Amino acid sequence: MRVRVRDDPDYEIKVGGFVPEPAISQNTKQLRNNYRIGAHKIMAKLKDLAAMPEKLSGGHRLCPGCGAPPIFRLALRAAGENSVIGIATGCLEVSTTIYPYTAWRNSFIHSAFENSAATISGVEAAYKALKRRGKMDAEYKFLAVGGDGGTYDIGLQSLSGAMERGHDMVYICYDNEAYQNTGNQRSSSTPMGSNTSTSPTGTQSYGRKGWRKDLTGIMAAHNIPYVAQSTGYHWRDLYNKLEKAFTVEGPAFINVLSPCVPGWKYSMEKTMHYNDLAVGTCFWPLFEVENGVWKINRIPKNKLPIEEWLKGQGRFRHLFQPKNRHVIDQLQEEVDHKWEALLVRCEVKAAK
Ligand SMILES: Cc1ncc(C[n+]2csc(CCOP(=O)(O)OP(=O)(O)O)c2C)c(N)n1
Ligand code: SF4
Ligand SMILES: [Mg+2]
Repeated sequence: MRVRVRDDPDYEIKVGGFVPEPAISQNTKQLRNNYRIGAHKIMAKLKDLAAMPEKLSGGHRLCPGCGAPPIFRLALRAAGENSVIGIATGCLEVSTTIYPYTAWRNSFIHSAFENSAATISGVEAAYKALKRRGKMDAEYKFLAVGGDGGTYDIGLQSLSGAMERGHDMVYICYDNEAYQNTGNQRSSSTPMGSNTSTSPTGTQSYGRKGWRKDLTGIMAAHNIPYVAQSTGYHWRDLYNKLEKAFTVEGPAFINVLSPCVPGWKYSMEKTMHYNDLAVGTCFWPLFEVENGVWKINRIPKNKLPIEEWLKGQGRFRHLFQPKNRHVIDQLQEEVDHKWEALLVRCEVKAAK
């Protein structure tokens, strides 16, 4: 079977083998080496990232303004020349791989909703076996991906197993806080108060009840070499984290916030605005855990109230009615509590 990259009719991929990569210039190779050698010291520059080959082709069917593509355009840059990517069913996967086209200029494996980590861990193990037998020379990176539904919920056991077995792979969760591909059903990442199709608002309901699952914390508890949290707006932070994740030996996990235009119900030019405010309100702190050491990457000068992030998102509109004020207050309390705990954990503040 052959599939085509949509914006590049000459670039045809034969499915069922490792994919030949488009030629890259010597300069780009040097650039990548610079970053790889000094990944922990050299900060990425936007113009250098722009000069790298684009491995996620345009012409895919993700919504205009979708938060996911900027994350994976950077991820593929950080992965380097050769990589194998497996994505669990969800918006990103179904919208970029509509037969006979693919947006991925890499080897790509479709996996079921619940097992992208298991799929990629198997490919990584096979690759190592081929290398041991001298049947393969090229260096490859391995990336498994899932949405919040595919990661926090249905794929958690497969992710946990792959991380615990120590495969040399990166897992990225793009977290749009609900099952968006099937029409905005609540996941265990959905914030309290959100109006979703399975936690609808009405006279008897203010939306999703209870707190989000702390997935990044759960992954840190696996004691793997690298765990981090970022957004697609904080591109330098995200790129540096991706570089680290692909450079460390062993498993790495990054949770990236990924706003969703129809699910969060805002206008499409506001995606980066909501990424920014998620960090500015400390709802979604930027932090990393490297070999067990926790570090905050950004402490906002003026921590904004949670309303700043909620307002303008249609999924939270009902919370601004006086009868639902208590939900906003509870959300604020939870954000404050978690932020204080993070500051203590990262030794920015002493424990009380
Ligand atoms: C076992 C199984 N159950 C349900 C589905 C239907 N399904 C496909 S994608 C999806 C939602 C995916 O949500 P998420 O992982 O958060 O990704 P998103 O679509 O939000 O990007 C569901 C429920 C499926 N493909 N397989
Ligand atoms: S529904 Fe949301 S997550 Fe899915 S493609 Fe559209 S913006 Fe992206
Ligand atoms: Mg989702």
